[in-house]
Amino acid sequence: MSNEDCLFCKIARGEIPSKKIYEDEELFAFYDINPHAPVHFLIIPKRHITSLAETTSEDSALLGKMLSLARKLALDLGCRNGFRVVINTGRDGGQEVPHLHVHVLGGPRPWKQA
Ligand code: DGP
Repeated sequence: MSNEDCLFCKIARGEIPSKKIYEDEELFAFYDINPHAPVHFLIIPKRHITSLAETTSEDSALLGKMLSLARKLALDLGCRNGFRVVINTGRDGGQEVPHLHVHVLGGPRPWKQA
């Protein structure tokens, strides 16, 4: 279920433009508007889930798919020497956009401070 007012739901629906990297029936990946590394993209579920804290055991397959896609896209985008995967969760986790997203960061260091 998509959320009318959610920024990332709007991006997944194509209502707000983004630099899309990948899309399937469940997931959407696009470049972060404020990159902290030479390669910095986000993977989101199309279904609105507020954060990792709101997932249940029924979301295990979806979460696994998000991580597998993080690996595949990072390698496709040239992150051969490694990459970082981050899921900011909730206020104390530094999450600014309340729609579950995986950050994938890579490319030659040094990176900008997050
Ligand atoms: P977080 O702090 O984990 O909630 O990170 C949210 C990220 O989303 C942040 O790195 C910037 C990115 N972001 C926010 N608004 C937009 C947008 O409209 N388009 C894109 N491409 N990225 C956005």
